[in-house]
Amino acid sequence: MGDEESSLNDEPGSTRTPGAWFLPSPWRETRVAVVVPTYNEAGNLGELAERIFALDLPNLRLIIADDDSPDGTGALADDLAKHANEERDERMVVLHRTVKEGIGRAHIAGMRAALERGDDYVVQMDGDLSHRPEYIPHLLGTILATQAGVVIGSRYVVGGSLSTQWGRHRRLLSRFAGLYVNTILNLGIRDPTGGFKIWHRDALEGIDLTAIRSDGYSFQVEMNHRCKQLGRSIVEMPIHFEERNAGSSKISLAVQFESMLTPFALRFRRR
Ligand SMILES: Nc1nc2c(ncn2[C@@H]2O[C@H](COP(=O)(O)OP(=O)(O)O)[C@@H](O)[C@H]2O)c(=O)[nH]1
Ligand SMILES: [Mg+2]
Repeated sequence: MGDEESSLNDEPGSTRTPGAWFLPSPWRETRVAVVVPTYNEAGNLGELAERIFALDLPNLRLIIADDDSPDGTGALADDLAKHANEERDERMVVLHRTVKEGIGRAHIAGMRAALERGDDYVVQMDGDLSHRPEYIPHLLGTILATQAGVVIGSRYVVGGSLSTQWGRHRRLLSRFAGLYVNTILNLGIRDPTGGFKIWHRDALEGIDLTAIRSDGYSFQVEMNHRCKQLGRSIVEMPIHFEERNAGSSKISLAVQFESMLTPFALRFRRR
């Protein structure tokens, strides 16, 4: 851990919690659930949980939605939960799902678990450390201040950035995907495909989660669309997006195909 001074600079790779100490105490106490879908993230989950629990948020709960990962992520999550729950009951909850159904389905299961337990704000993030846990207090502060339906940790607003390890091709593809969904759905969001977000409980309750059609990554876009239909505002906050830590991407051709078709299906579906 670095010293106090350097932690203020939000330097890449820092495991400190910059910003955590300027969240005023009633805000710190807010009940927030962090939902992380995992598939083969055993190389990342330990560090992820450690950094999340190091945040200065006493009423934070971590919910892992694992789709029976062959690398033992589920068992590792159980171990971590056993330890975390000695401190407070259900500080960490592990959902063991039997079939790999996609990131969207796993998120919905996690969100439901959070709502059932009475959490007021729900963070969704990836389990590969692309999304730095240290931004969670910033996301929380932003949603509390704006009362938006959702705050997106955005790579493409002023101050946001992408890992320098992203090549030209991947950058272009990501930009194109954003342009594509904005053109079809008129979302007006700079990073409509981003997956690091915080939801207001009311917005999640207003969105009919049983009607979500996306299994995979188009889940992010579909949820933004639903939020807008609900008349709730969407706010973006800059983040630096890191390259994944251990392991490899789970994005498949079928999932990419779904992401291409979903915006059309959402646009032309009758309500
Ligand atoms: N439970 C579950 N998690 C998934 C599934 N597919 C991806 N994930 C998780 O979703 C997050 C984002 O996936 P990742 O492969 O990093 O996507 P990429 O960053 O777009 O390449 C990671 O935590 C994955 O482990 C799935 O089918 N089920
Ligand atoms: Mg990733």
